Amino acid sequence: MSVCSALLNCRIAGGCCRVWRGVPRPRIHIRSASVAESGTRRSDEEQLWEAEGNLPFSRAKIGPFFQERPLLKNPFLEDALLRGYLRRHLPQEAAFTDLCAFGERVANEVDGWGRECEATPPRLVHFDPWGRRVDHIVTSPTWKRMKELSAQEGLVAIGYERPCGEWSRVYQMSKLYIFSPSSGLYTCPLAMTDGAAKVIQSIDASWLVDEAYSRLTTRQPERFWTSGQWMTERQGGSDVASGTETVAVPQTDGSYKLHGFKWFTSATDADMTLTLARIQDRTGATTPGSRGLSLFYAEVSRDEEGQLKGIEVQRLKDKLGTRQMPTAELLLDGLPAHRLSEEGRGVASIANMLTITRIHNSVSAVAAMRRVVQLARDYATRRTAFGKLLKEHPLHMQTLARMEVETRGAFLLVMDVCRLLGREESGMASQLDTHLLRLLTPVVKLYTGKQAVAVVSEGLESFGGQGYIEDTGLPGLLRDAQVLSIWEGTTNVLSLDVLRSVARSSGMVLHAYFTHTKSLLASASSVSSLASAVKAVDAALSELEHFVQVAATRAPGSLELAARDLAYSLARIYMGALLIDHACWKGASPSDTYAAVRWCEQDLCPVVTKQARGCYDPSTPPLDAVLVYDRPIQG
Ligand code: UCC
Repeated sequence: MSVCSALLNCRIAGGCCRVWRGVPRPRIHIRSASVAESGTRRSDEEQLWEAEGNLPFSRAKIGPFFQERPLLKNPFLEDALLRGYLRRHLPQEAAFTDLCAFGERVANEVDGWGRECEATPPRLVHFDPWGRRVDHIVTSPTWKRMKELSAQEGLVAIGYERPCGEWSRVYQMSKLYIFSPSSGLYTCPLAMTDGAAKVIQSIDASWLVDEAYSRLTTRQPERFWTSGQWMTERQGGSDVASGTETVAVPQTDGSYKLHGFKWFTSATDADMTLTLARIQDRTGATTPGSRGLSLFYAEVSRDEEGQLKGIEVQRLKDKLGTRQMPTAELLLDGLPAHRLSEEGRGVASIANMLTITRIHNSVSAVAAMRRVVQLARDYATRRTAFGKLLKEHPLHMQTLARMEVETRGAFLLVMDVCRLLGREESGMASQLDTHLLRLLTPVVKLYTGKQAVAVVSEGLESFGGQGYIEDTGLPGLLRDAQVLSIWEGTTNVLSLDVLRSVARSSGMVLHAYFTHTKSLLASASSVSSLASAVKAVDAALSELEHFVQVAATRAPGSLELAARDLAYSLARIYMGALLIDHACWKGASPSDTYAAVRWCEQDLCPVVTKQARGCYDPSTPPLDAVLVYDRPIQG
């Protein structure tokens, strides 16, 4: 026996002897001690032991200690950065009051509804009791309550009422940010509803859809409609141009009937949808590729028999997360529809919707990060380990601080994109703003989607094993975060969209980026506490500028391998500049400075770092492929 194990045995034996000395050991009961099981009798000794109050587990066999749960407090009041940002930019007191009241409602009421949506997921009823096909998607009462709440609180309407002028989108998205992690994924239909309203607003054919627009943007719950966005077919949702098989058959009254199969339609209990299809000519022929796609508007309605008009719901999807929300496969079999875009301009027309849903996606991503940080830091004030509270463990605080820095960078980037959107919509945008919005929309979506998964995952770990237990509500945060980097454009598809925006603007989006990022650093030039951060962003910006200048001289397409790292570099540098700029605001706190400095310690320009390591050399793709398909040597 080793010295250690001898000592250990001695301690255990000694301890036991002290506790049990002179008293026979009671039998250990697994179930409740207060009710004797039929056919068993407790011994006199056991009863005596309990009567003397010596048995700590006599009433509840699980013992008296319970870990305290983390508390969700008003997410608006708990968020120093959100409040600081709004104080800086949004002068309207009414918006503040509204956000504060809404935060209270989210913490005390809505969060419970969100949990209920998760506990009662939607189900599909194909047939009525008499065998008629009905295809009813049955959702929980709380899911329906979310719809009413969304209308009442103006979660879409604010973006169109514009009560705060150019800052209205920031106000609307702040509200959604508070709502999102408690919404039971209701932010998904709201994203598409907002996107549909935006598309309708931006097209000529609005007389066709006046009523729909007013319903999408109303605050009256009984009139409020949500919209779907049916883009994904069996061949996939990324390469829409070649994957869309749905055809639109012209009708004599100028309308169309749609026939096709939509493979992934989210929040399918929507009242209407926007979707893409190929118009058939008289011979039944269609134009292939992107130029063959047009944008259509269709209402989801039922006939007198109660059957869906022109739609069969094949099944609901069995997803990793977002289970609160119905996602379905739909057969379109003569769905009545109206064309909204010019023929062949479907992708360009739905791009407005994609811009909005990608921004919503980013808001949800940063909201998920913020929520897990809020819960984790609260828990750290309650949970004791190794003799002290978690918040007294420097390593634990370092971990939470790193999550906080990620969340802050993401928040400022998301809000800056909302600011640009608001400027564009209120007619205040300069050419530079418009270019920046185009470039930063895919950047913010792809970067925050990845951050959310990492930060939420780290957040779960900070609860130890409890972070892995379903009914704490914590694992759901991670499952729901995973979709954020997938739908509305995966990381690689969006990285290529960044290149597309550069090519289509002949590099003007990058010119806007460099100009604006430099201007963000201006106020920090004489702030010594930010010197290291400014130096890092300045250096990274110069490296990036040089990289794109050289890349511009190369063949188109040569940048593809660098696309993801380029997008990450754009995000990290811009976030660094935003953090620095925010730390220079007169109302900033020392924490704002600290966050900026910490952010800028990472590799801000991975595209240059990796280029220097030869990652984009022509030899790389074949070597990557050999590595991926590496097989054991035969023989
Ligand atoms: O449907 C889905 C799930 C729904 C759930 C929604 C929930 C949201 C909730 C969030 C909050 C919780 S997922 C479906 C996801 N699918 C996508 O996102 C599509 C991903 N693929 C792309 O983005 C591709 O890049 C495509 C489809 C846009 C590529 O199509 P094309 O036809 O090959 O692209 P082109 O030819 O380059 O562009 C066609 C036109 C051009 O305009 P013109 O002709 O005027 O030059 C482009 O400039 O479209 C324009 N365009 C854009 N404009 C293309 N992309 C954009 C853009 N991002 N912004 C502006």
